[in-house]
Amino acid sequence: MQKYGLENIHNTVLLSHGGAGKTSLAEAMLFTAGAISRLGKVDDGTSNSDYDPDEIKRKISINLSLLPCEWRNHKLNILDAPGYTDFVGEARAALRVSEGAVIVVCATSGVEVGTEQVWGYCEEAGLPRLVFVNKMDRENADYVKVVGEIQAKLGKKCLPLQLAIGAHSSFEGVVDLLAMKAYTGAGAQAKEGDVPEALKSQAESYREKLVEAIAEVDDALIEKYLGGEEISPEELTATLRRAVIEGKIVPVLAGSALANVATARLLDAIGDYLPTPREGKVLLEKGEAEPSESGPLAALVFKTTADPYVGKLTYFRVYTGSIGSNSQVFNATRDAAERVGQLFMMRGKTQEPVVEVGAGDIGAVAKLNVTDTGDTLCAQDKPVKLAGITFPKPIFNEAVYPKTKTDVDKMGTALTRLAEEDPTLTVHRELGTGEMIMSGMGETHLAVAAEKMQRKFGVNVELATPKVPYRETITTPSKAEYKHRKQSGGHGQYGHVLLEMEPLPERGENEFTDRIVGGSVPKNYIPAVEKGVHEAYQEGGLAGYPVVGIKTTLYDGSFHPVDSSEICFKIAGAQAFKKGVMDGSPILLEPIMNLKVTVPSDLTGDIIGDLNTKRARVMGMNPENDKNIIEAQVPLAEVQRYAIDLKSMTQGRAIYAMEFDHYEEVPANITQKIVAQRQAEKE
Ligand SMILES: Nc1nc2c(ncn2[C@@H]2O[C@H](COP(=O)(O)OP(=O)(O)OP(=O)(O)O)[C@@H](O)[C@H]2O)c(=O)[nH]1
Ligand SMILES: [Mg+2]
Repeated sequence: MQKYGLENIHNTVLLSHGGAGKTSLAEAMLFTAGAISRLGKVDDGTSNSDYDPDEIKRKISINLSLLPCEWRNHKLNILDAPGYTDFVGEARAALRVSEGAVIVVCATSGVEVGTEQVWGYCEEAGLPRLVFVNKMDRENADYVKVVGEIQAKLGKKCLPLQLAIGAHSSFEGVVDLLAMKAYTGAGAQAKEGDVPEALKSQAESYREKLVEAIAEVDDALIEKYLGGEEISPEELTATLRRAVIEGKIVPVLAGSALANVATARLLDAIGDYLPTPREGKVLLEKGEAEPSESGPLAALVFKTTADPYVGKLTYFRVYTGSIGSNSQVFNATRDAAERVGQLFMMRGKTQEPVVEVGAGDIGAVAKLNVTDTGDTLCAQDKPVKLAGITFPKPIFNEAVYPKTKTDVDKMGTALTRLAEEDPTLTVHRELGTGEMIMSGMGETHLAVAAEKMQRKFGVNVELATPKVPYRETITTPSKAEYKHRKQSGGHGQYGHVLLEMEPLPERGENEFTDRIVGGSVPKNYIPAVEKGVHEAYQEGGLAGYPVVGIKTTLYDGSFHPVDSSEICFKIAGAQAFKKGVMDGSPILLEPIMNLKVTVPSDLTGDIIGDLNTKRARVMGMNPENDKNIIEAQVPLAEVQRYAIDLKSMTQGRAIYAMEFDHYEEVPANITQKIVAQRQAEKE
């Protein structure tokens, strides 16, 4: 078997708006390259990439898959990422370990919000890319129109490298504008021929633009070009490669994944124009390193899957050196040694055992102990940390309720496992409401997580909109006194404290101090008072929510030489604090979120109108191309289902980010309702 290394591997991620055809395209490429003998279909649940039961059921990609194939003495590691924003974490991970990207655009829908989002990620990462206009076989497919839209929305550096021959049922293949040849027919059997007469003049004019742009990246070439000299095909290809790698040109190609037309040309283009690991970057936590086959090991873990039967599977990308089966490595992120067992190369769900995974390549290993996604594996004596992966912050919450008693016990473990394998999923117990909260990227993301709990861990749960984690605080200073005193048989109980309380301007953490002079409360009882006050923070007097932003000062009290004890002072502290809260004009506070919505301009009015009904403060609007970025602050209580509202308002054409900013006073009329509701719940 051919040896693949830094010079002849291509780690290429497929990215797009949801449903543009990445998985179908990956399948077609594998088939064309001869890596699989049967062309599977997403719609039949038979693709090599979408093999997970959740993917088959929903007919969308949920997890990134690795799909290697060999083409013209190169190894292509195709990384098929999901397009739906709910699973954008997988796309970010795939992007981090790729040297190049193919942005798939649907020939009828054109550039969509998701297209621009992944385009932005590539720009950020400086990732060289190609654009593939897919679904040319569909009714209303219009290559030239889509190219215009691509140039308008993604930039003028997107230049056709191909023209489409026909469209819809007459789509036959493509014209390569550098070779000036036509390629028609399916798969690897595509035939090379002359440019059809009808396309000749159009092809000439597009070729002219492309050649000019290529010449512009090279001083010697532009001189030749301007002097009217012939530029050789080799020069053109080599310079275009350079331009793509430098991010100056993004070639646009056409084809149909479903009909498997022009996929061989895409495989060629990946080899011709996208960088190898040798030309890629090795990003360290600080600075960069040189890719090297002989150097000490540096590998980045970019995906972890958890399965109660198969165990944990860790995907890693090697940047320098190599990693061997049954060896010992060092996890620099965790500062711990890690034993590596049998290594695998993955193709979808298929694992092929290998002895070694070398620089530039991607492998997997089962049952690692300490290693997590984002970690660096290296040599013990040459520790190094690669740059991690940027995962988006969760924007959508659901409360998780176990269905039966047995589910109660198993739920915690299952949730922890899910969060381990998915960095965009977090789990926490909410202070004050006591609910278990699962946070993720959208409704589908969390629904899939709940199904996974059932299927993988046998835990049945129900999801519900979380209760809003309100807080309570005071608005005026107050003083409170409490005397805990009991006489019952033996010796009695006695603790007596006086507290001063004042609101802290930031409404952050509570503070406690004392100003006791002359031992009115003996020193050894002061910590007990503080403990009592601390416990009282958990539940305010207004509606029973946790209390924040209060400074409490213990300034006086009294004790009894026999009857006083720590517990008595603790009780006194807690009770005095409760009284003080009620006397300090208490209010309810609610979480206010920073919301950023990216929306096509024509929908701006609808989004703003909706935000106005949600007590939002619109902070800014930034038009960008034909999009608008709306920034607003809005109470969490109003946007707990925003992922769903936005999707239905825009048919999925908008995306948003949301994170907690601060707590703010709840308007009085709403406070009344909440207090009444809490009262009713208690009764
Ligand atoms: N007509 C036509 N349909 C296609 C083509 N490619 C994909 N499709 C269909 O488009 C739908 C989505 O295809 P996928 O391959 O799952 O798209 P995807 O980009 O992987 O989707 P996500 O991973 O969920 O974002 C399926 O119904 C495919 O059959 C194509 O070239 N022509
Ligand atoms: Mg897919």
